[in-house]
Amino acid sequence: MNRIGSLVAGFALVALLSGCPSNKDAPKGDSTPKGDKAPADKKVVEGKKGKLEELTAKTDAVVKVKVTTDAKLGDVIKALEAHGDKSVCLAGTEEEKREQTWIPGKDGGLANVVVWFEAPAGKKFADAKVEGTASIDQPHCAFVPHVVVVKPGQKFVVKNSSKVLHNSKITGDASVDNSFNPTIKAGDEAPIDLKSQRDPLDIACSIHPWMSGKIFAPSHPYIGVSDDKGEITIPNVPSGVELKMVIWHEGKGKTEETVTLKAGDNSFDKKITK
Ligand SMILES: [Cu+2]
Repeated sequence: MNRIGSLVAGFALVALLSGCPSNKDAPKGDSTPKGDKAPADKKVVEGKKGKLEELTAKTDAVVKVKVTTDAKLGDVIKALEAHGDKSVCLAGTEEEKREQTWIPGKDGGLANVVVWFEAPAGKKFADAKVEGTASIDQPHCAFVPHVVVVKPGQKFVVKNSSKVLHNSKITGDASVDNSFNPTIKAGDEAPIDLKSQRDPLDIACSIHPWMSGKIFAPSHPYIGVSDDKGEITIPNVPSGVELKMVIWHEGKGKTEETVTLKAGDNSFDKKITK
């Protein structure tokens, strides 16, 4: 990408990360984003970040979302049944052996739905970090979970608890150097120095081409992914201010709505039809 292309890409990325429409005001401000290496890009980033007002709302809302679906579990993947590693791959759970986009639970709950919040136009969330480690495993020949969320401050590890070799090709945003491709031996794991980005990263394995997953690593912790019951809990979300609530599923894309959360529990029931 040439220098002008880099500038445009950098500017567009910042507009996306900040959740604010781009404008032509002269950039001002002095905050320095981490991980930004190009001086020309940094000037633009500083300007955009400097213009955003930090939200001062209390973070005392708890968001509970239950997602149901009419989808049924898909067929066993044909390439998996024909692969040289099939004895290991076919030892996986029913979900692991099948197409991963739609994974309904027994009670109609839908796994791998991601819900996150975005600050209103012109505002940004205050920095907030979460402790601990997020991980994705390859117990047989699928990524488990299929969709993982990595919050700011969390470490990220790709595990291989299976008996075969996997590689884990992670494709992220090129402008923040967020792509990786570790080869991970049976029983081993690879720590990944993931940077935050707004769009999900892809994870795949070239040894088992049907293997795929998604990694969400936003710059804020107001995000969660549904478990096998279709349930998501997101604690410590700002209350009393209008936020954009985004609901994403791999098979359906995104829907957005504006919400103002109250202190304590805020429950939402959502249905995603195939
Ligand atoms: Cu693999």
